[in-house]
Amino acid sequence: MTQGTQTAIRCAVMRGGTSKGLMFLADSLPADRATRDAVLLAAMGSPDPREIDGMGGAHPLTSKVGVVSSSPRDDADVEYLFLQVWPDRPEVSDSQNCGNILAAVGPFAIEQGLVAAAGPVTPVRIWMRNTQTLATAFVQTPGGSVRYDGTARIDGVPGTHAPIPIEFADVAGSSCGALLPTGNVTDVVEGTKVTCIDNGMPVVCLASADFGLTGAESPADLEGDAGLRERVEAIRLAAGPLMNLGDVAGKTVPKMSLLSPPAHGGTVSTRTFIPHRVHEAIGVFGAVSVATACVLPGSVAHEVAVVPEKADGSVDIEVEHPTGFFTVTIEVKTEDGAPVVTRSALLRTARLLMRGEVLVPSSVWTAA
Ligand code: NQM
Repeated sequence: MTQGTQTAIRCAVMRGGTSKGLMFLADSLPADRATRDAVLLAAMGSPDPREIDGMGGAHPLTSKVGVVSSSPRDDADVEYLFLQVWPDRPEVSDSQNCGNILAAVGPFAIEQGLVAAAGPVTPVRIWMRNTQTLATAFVQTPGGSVRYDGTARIDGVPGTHAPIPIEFADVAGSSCGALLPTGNVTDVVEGTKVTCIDNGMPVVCLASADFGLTGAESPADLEGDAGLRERVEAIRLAAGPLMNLGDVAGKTVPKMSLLSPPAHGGTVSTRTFIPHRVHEAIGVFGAVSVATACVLPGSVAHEVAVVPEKADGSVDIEVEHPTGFFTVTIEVKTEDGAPVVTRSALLRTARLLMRGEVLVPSSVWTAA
């Protein structure tokens, strides 16, 4: 609706896991992609490193958008498109998925009436359009409405909240076509041994020690090391085409994860470039990919990880990151000598922070 010189668009502000962003119903936004992107840039206040004239949080993790609609698919209730709005350049990218904003999709779909609450816990089957894969999120809905408070704790978010367990049946090769897109468990790229993997997110696993790092460095230390940033980016640019991602100069994938032995009793310690800022924690699918690499003998991750054994064939991988732990449960079997991941699961929380309308200048879009 246009009000004076501004257009008002219905949306909600939600925290999903360790990310935050605007959630829209697909039909609230312009159908034309170029206009949609212009609207989202205006809504977020991009391009501007501070995003001062919009809702964005001046960091990739708080400059995110989820677009949700009903799904025509038999195996899904809703569809979710993730869009990364760059804070400092006029770009909106659908080149990656986001498992943190994914945690907000189930509650949002129920709040918006796309899915009816069904008992104390409502499973929401989500078709993730970025990677053409499925997730099921289990949302607490006692008494027929979404419950946000609870006792679940995730590192990187203060306090406790209602748990939202999320399961993935098959996200291997979601962006690269194969779990190990180069066909190898390790490769040497720009003189550095790497493991290129995609179990929901394309990630290049690197050994911190190969960069003269201990693995305990803070994100600010790593971002402040220009030589390190250049070397990691050179590897990323060379790895992109090997991972079937083409030229990745302008893309947010692959992520670059520096790995070292666990320092706090977990499985592996991580510091992850996403791909230019260093994550304060680790992305959801980034963690799933790193966790999967930990159970692949010979991989860069396996060499530094301390992998626990469980009798039922599943493994809980405790991924250490700068602000705590991220636990991923994975089940892997071997088929024709190759590893096949049959299931992965993890825990997130989410919270509805605000609902209403975001206003953009009507020179950007005049809604009908
Ligand atoms: O890997 C950060 C995040 C993400 C993406 C990033 C994510 C994921 O923490 O699934 O969640 O790696 O860009 O939200």
